[in-house]
Amino acid sequence: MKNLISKQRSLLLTALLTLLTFGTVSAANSTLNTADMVGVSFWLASAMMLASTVFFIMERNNVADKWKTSMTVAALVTGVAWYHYTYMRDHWVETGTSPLVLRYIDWLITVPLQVSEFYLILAAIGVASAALFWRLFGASIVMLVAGFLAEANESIEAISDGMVWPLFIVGMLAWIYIIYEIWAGEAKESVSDASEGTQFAFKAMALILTVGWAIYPLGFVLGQGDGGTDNLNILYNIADVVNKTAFGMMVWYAATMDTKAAASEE
Ligand SMILES: *C/C=C(C)/C=C/C=C(C)/C=C/C1=C(C)CCCC1(C)C
Repeated sequence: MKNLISKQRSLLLTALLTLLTFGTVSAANSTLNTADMVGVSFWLASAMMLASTVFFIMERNNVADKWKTSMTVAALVTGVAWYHYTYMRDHWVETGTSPLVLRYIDWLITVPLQVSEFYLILAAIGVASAALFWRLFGASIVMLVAGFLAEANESIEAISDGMVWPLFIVGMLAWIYIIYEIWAGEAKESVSDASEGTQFAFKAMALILTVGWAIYPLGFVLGQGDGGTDNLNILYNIADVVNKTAFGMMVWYAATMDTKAAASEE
């Protein structure tokens, strides 16, 4: 019975998402030029985000209770991104310029959500401290605000050209601090006794935050020269798919592994 109700609930959610799609995704007034590779990457990313969101909501029913919130957060990350991508894609197709503000609004919501996800996985095995969450949260906000100011330098008068690289370095330092917390901080040791699924999830997260996130500063750097706008958007779009969709898939994989292991112990 309980199963039936939760199945109905996810069907309802899926139907809702589908309905939402009609208004924004069909984009009646903008046509994609098929030679526009950046536009195509926006298009692909929005499709991936929507598909991932539906997948994570549906699969939430198949994992053990303690993983359900993680699956919900994974779906929220791709869901919020999908919503923004439909608008970012139109912005690109219609103006050929970077959807700077939309992109950073999206990141300001989804990056803290991913940090919460990291915290949730640790909290599930009772090793996460609230202080660790706030440190990671704070560092991610510093990273994004610095990045935004650096990229907005052409539209914000108070930011001179000379401030672009110093701001970029502030963002890099905040990110390096996050990497340090994850690989050398309090979390790592306590994870070694956890279940296989949790250990996998922790390692996957650590890799995402280190290797997956590295695509962003790379996009920023390659975005500075001639033709930079294309490089920047393609790399950011690839990075978003890797860090949101692939990241959610790893959480799902860990949850499934853990759920199966628990079932075979019974
Ligand atoms: C879903 C969106 C995600 C995971 C966005 C992550 C963004 C970053 C890791 C951005 C990093 C940057 C730096 C490390 C230096 C400054 C420039 C940024 C903001 C691109």
